[in-house]
Amino acid sequence: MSIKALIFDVDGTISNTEKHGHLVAFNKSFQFSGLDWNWSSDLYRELLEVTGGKLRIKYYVENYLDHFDVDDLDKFALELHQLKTNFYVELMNEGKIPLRTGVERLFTEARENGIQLAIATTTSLVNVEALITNTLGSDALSWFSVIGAGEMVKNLKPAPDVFEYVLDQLKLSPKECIVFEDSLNGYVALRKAGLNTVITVNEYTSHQKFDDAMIVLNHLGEAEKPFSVINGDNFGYSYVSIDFLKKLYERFY
Ligand code: XBP
Ligand code: MG
Repeated sequence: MSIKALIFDVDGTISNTEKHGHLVAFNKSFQFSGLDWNWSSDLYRELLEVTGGKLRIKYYVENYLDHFDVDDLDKFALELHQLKTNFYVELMNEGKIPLRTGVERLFTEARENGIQLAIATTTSLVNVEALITNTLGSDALSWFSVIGAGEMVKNLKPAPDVFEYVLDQLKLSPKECIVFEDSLNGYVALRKAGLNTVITVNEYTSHQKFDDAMIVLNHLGEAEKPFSVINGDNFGYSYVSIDFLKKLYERFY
């Protein structure tokens, strides 16, 4: 067996979109709707335990507000979330949200080595497309053999559905793939799908534990900007390259 595909989570993994994209878009949608809600970054860290924007809005209403009367909470959350998605895409189109360290380099290296790329995310396809095209160019969607997004599966992470969907589309077994994730919900999902992972944490997930991950890092690193190892063996490498992944894979399986 060898590595045939790299499967990437999106939010928090390939870009810090939770803080600079989703959170901003949620707050804009609240303001636009005349709501006096304003989610702080600390509150958002707590709310991230619930995946999916619609469910997150419902969770907030049900658990954080004492008096909020709405006839149909599902419809309310759906409409507010649609507005949030519009603001999110608008933000991406401004082109100010970069990819995380090492992501573009690793995408390029994988393609040069004939290793497929795929995406497994909880967010909507339109959000993924906006991020990818605005950071990597209009052709970059074709770099990905499969894009698995929230609306394509029944259950969101921490359920394994989106990873199972991607594996099915790739026609690969879990042992032929390495996942890149940032959060515990994603980690639980990919482990249930039989996959393993390189974790790159961020400020919302650095407190979480990823006991059986292949390695836990602060980011993927670059030659001139080495990663820091949080847990695991880096075999003397200072950034995540295909060579490094092969080494990691060999030791792991
Ligand atoms: C992260 C999520 C998403 C985003 C918000 O997804 O849980 O819900 O926070 O996006 P992942 P939506 O890390 O798996 O990409 O509002 O579109 O759900
Ligand atoms: Mg994520």
